[in-house]
Amino acid sequence: MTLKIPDIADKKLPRALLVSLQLPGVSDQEHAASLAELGRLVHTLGMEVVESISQKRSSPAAGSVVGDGKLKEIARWTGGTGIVTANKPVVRTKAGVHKRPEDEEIEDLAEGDEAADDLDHDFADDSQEKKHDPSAPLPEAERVQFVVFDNELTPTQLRNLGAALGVDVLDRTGVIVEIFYRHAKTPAARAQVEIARLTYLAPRIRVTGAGERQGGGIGAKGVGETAHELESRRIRDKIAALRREIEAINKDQALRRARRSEHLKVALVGYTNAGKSSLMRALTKSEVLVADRLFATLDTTVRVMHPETKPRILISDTVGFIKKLPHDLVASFRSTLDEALDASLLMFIVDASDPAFRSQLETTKKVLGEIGANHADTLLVLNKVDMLSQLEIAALKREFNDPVFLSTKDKDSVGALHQLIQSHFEHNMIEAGIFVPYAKSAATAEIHATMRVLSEEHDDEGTRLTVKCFEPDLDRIKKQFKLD
Ligand SMILES: Nc1nc2c(ncn2[C@@H]2O[C@H](COP(=O)(O)OP(=O)(O)OP(=O)(O)O)[C@@H](O)[C@H]2O)c(=O)[nH]1
Ligand SMILES: [Mg+2]
Repeated sequence: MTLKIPDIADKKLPRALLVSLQLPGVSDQEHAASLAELGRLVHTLGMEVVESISQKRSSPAAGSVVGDGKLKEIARWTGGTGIVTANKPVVRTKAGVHKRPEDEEIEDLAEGDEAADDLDHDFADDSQEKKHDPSAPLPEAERVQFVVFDNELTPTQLRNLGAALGVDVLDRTGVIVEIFYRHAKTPAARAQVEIARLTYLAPRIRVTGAGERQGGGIGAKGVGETAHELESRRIRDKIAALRREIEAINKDQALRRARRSEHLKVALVGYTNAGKSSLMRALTKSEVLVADRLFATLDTTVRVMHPETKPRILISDTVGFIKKLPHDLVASFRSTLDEALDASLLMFIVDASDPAFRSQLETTKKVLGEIGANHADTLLVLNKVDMLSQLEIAALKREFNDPVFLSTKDKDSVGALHQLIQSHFEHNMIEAGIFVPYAKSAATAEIHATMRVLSEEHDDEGTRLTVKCFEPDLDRIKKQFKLD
């Protein structure tokens, strides 16, 4: 049930064209950043981005998002008609021939497009010489197999555009859902993504009515209408089953979490590709996946900070955030993030070398707020400083009032952060003296396991220890071993 896109390892990548509307209130810079990010998402999905086309409009055209003229321009890249017909849309057959099916209907046709087209404006350098005949389709070899819109498309728009362009059409949400689907590894993540995916796909699927509908997926079109209700019910049942599955997994995870609850926990949160997993690796000497692609991590992993501290500190790596994260995905990743959310310290990791990092930080905070993360302790870490000049670092220092600078590639800065995490917790620790009679020497072992022992003296009756610890730990051990 996936798109037929070969892996990045394959030599010949499918070609994609990006399309974006710049609506009022969106600055040129924001618009360009969003488009660049879409390019990275599409690349992560294994496609080659060959061109991007933008249009300024006061609002999206109802039926086709872009205006008629722009749609024709896009169609040059696909070999489609570029026309959204009021009566019968065109669909692609297996042989690539275009025909008008009898049973298709078209809704939401664009109105007043002429007026909107007056606002047409190209941002990309798509005005190369090859466009000497603006209406002629490009040669076969130069065409694209996918058109990806940065704006969210309604199911009708998706269908209309697919018909007018004759290739697979995706929107940003579709791309993100598909990436999540491919990267999800554990049963919990797979089930969560599958729910988001089915919810996204349900209104967009046109049922074939012919046998088992395993195929299709995002961009599926040109198939029959029959058994629509049956399919809807099948999807609803599947979602219900997945929810039950997640509930069972959650119970199991809650148990494990409870077992870990007495530990100190730090959660690494932040925008996708900020370097959370790289930091996790560096801080815990573990082999979590690090990759220069978006949404490399979809599961929360928990590891002990290394070199080990007393008491031990656990670090958790989490799924990254992104702008316009589909709402269902936020909801479905709630439980994955729960692990992180009950951490005592939230570390916001940002890629300081990305010019858009301020708005990425805002997005991260906003999504965390939406899922109810209210943490007393947070720490801002500006990562990838190896990519910055001294001048830029000095400016950030002033702007963020002495933030933590980090390069996960630099041992010293990772070591300094390790120290900082340790002292953060130490802030709440107390120094105490405990006397353990020899008859209760099991307590000494427990003290060593959970507390930092500053000094230890033996006399005739027992051991006298000075420890640095958390008060609840001290109370627990005293009670457990009936110490004075
Ligand atoms: N130059 C530089 N690159 C870094 C640094 N830290 C991480 N990277 C690179 O940034 C990319 C993303 O790193 P990850 O650790 O996978 O990022 P992430 O935040 O876990 O990303 P998601 O799992 O997608 O949310 C990788 O190519 C890393 O090698 C750094 O300090 N400097
Ligand atoms: Mg990661």
